[in-house]
Amino acid sequence: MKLTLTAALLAGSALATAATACETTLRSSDTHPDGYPTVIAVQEMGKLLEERTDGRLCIEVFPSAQLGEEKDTIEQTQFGVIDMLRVSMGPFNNIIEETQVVSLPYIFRSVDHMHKVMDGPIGDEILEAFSDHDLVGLAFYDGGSRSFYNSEKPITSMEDLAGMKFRVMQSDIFVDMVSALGANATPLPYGEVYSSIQTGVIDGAENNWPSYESSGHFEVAKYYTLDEHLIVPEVLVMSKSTWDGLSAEDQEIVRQAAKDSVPMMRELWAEREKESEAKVIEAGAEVVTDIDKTPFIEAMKPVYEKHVTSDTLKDLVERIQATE
Ligand code: GTR
Repeated sequence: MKLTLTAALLAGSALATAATACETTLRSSDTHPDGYPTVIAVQEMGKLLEERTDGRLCIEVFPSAQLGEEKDTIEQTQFGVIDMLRVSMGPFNNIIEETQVVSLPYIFRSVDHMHKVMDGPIGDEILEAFSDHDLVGLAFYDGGSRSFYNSEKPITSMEDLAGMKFRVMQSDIFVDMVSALGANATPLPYGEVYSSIQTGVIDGAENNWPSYESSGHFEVAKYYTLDEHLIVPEVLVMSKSTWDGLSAEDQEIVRQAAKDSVPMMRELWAEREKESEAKVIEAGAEVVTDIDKTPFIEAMKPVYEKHVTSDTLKDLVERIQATE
């Protein structure tokens, strides 16, 4: 029997939890359900922390938006009500300027390009930017590429999007991105997307394979078009007030454990992308893979003109584009 990495880790974590008695348990929030790669990665980071601090520090992940939707949990983490948060960079756009650069459509040529950038000095600068906002940036996780899906019809060209209504994450860049494609954007929390599609308030949304699948959105929006307009990394942050309560030694252990969880997360992600794609297709999703991205890319010029105006963003965009 081939045991996937996810299954192996889940089996291990049940045993580890039973034996745990920690001095301090950090509460970490995630919008995704148990078993999702981001949730497992933070749980695994917690095991590393427990080992490396001799039980001084552990992490408990609260999945499925139990602690709130992303925008609210960002605020709670800034206030120190939540210790840690795994979240998309998108909802940070209106708060931290540097995060906007990764939310620009087609800024990354591929997931490999995104890894190169986020693993290097640009990634470090973006992580550092969180510290002016009562947060400590710890690591970036994968979020694959995001594509449009809807309940109405197969989208085979940009023209097909005209007049349709799509949910986007709560960031002005995504609203302008959808408008530039001739459609209408409705910013909504993730947890409201399913019912909004079901009741016809919106025609669809956009996301990666694992989110499209785990949220069940494929059940109400079966047309998925692989236009891959966004590659937005996920980020793991800690509340500054929690961080300040740790010794310098434990801060270093936390930072290292977060970094050490990244390669495993990427492996889980790659596995889950394939599984989710197969699952939705099996369930009847109709996928348009043969799509000319050139008109989509060209349509994004006004979005760049409107949002890339500060020296900080201009410089980041230039350096990202120059990264081979
Ligand atoms: C997912 C991401 C979540 C959340 C969600 C959304 O891909 O992992 O953190 O941001 O998208 O669209 O709200």
